[in-house]
Amino acid sequence: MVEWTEFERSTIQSIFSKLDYDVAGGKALARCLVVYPWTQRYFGNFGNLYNAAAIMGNPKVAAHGKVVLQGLDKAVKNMDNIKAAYKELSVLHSEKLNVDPDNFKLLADCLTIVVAAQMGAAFTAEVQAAFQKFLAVAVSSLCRQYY
Ligand code: HNI
Repeated sequence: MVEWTEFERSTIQSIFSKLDYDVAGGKALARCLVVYPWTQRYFGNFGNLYNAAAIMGNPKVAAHGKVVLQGLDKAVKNMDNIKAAYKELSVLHSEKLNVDPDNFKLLADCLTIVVAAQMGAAFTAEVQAAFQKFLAVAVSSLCRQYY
């Protein structure tokens, strides 16, 4: 069971309350697809992912980025039991989508960059630590149903 300090809880709630899921999710997913091009293999039905400009402007990438953030929102709302909250999502990524779980961390890192760029100086080392701890727990919970 993960322990959260009051600072960590309030920081994570605050970051997500200010995130525009429509914009930030798409930016994070697009960055992941550009920087780690092998992640494109799971999105064969998304149409044109030919280069960075195509990925950034692809409406399916934007829409799916929002879905991913809504998935993280579920973790924010269940911070004391992310493992249970993510059980079905983990089974889905493992057994149906066959996503290599190493990729979860890559997407999480891309989201960290998007949030850091948005927050600027307010993204202090302590805020980063809290945010990355949260993402690490989410990633670990997404990996739980893999074997
Ligand atoms: Ni992921 C579908 C959440 C990382 C590939 N993903 C979802 C859905 C959620 C979600 C929510 C929708 C589920 C449903 O329809 O019931 N994904 C998350 C979260 C992370 C994550 C919270 C990590 C932070 N997913 C990834 C990564 C990849 C990925 C890293 C591949 C590189 N996900 C997919 C694919 C789908 C998907 C593929 C199905 C897309 C579709 O609609 O066809």
